[in-house]
Amino acid sequence: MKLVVVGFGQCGGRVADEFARLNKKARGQRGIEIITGTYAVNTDAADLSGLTTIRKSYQYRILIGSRKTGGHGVGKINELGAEIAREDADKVIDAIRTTKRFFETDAFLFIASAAGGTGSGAIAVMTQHVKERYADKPIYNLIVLPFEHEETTEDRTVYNTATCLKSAYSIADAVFLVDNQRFVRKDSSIKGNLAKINAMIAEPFYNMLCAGEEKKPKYIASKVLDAGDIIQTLVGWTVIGYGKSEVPVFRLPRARGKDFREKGSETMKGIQTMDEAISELSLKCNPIDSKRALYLISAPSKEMNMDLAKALGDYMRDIAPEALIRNGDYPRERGLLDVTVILSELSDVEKVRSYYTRSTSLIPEFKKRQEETEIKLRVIEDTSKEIPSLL
Ligand SMILES: Nc1nc2c(ncn2[C@@H]2O[C@H](COP(=O)(O)OP(=O)(O)OP(=O)(O)O)[C@@H](O)[C@H]2O)c(=O)[nH]1
Ligand SMILES: [Mg+2]
Repeated sequence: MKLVVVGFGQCGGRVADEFARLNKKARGQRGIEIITGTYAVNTDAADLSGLTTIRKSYQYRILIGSRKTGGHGVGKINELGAEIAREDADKVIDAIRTTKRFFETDAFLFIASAAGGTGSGAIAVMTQHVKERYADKPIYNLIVLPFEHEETTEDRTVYNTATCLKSAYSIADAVFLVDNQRFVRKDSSIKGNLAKINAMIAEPFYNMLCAGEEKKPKYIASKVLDAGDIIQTLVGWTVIGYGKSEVPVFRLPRARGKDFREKGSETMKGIQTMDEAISELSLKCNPIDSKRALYLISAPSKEMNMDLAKALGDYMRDIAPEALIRNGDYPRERGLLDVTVILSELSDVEKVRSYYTRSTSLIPEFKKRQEETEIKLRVIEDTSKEIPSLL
């Protein structure tokens, strides 16, 4: 599957930069392309220059709203991020339009954090504009949710997240939810190491995007997972997970093939890896709520067998009994067995609900603050009534 990837704001740009690296890796290691163009869009010029892999020209690192912000961001006011995106939408569309081999693109992936200003405000607005322009290609949003400590220190965090999620859900074909806090749980040493978190956010997409683009006969699956399968799976709230385990690179040849113990242990390993993928989902959710699911197993071809495929299928059916399940295999990895899982069309996501509830109760407080500010401003203006103006 081939994507056009666009990151909005600081977080979005950096995660998009990770996707650009994945594409380089796919080209270098496998001779295939999984991304036709990667772009970063920001109101902050310094953030754009901090990226490493996205091409440096202004057509790939797109500065918007410079008249309004002077190139210094919108300071967490996502309404301003949205307004600027509306005004400068054409700038982004013009850049996307000139993507080389744009016609090969299967879908768009737009990325942003929910809690900031630029990305949070721009992602849904740009999704809407691009959707009007390219009605035939699905547009997915990948939205990064804030760390817990950010929610307790700043009310705007919760409010921005709620407005961003509501807007994205109403317009994007699917919304991948990625919870920053999940990565802290995984490994406390990476707390604050955003670069490492970003790499972990992008990693599960690697094999999934490569599988359908593989050209070399010896790596072609017995059941290929192609763009069609992925597009059919992605609807509404979506999470992605990834697990991997090592398998021996060399095995002594045996006259009578594998014995049953060896085969059994491969199946066990497959189940364990899928279990890891499920417990490492990008956001905590209940798989029972998913109506569509997908899994991809990548391993050396000698590790794949019918028993393994069946065991994983049964496992998935157990945990997501209401889901329409698609699957594929990808005989590519060396010394590694990995499983990518997507759960989509989730009918309930507790965390999203909680943002909505908390945010609703914040609205009166926000209104009050705004009224107070307006009153204060009016008072200053009144006291300046007698002063002559220079304009
Ligand atoms: N995973 C991840 N999260 C990030 C990164 N940078 C910022 N965040 C999170 O994103 C939120 C802040 O949003 P930013 O993306 O910095 O904001 P922005 O879109 O640039 O908007 P403004 O700076 O307000 O104009 C916070 O929840 C951060 O924890 C990053 O590189 N990776
Ligand atoms: Mg910023």
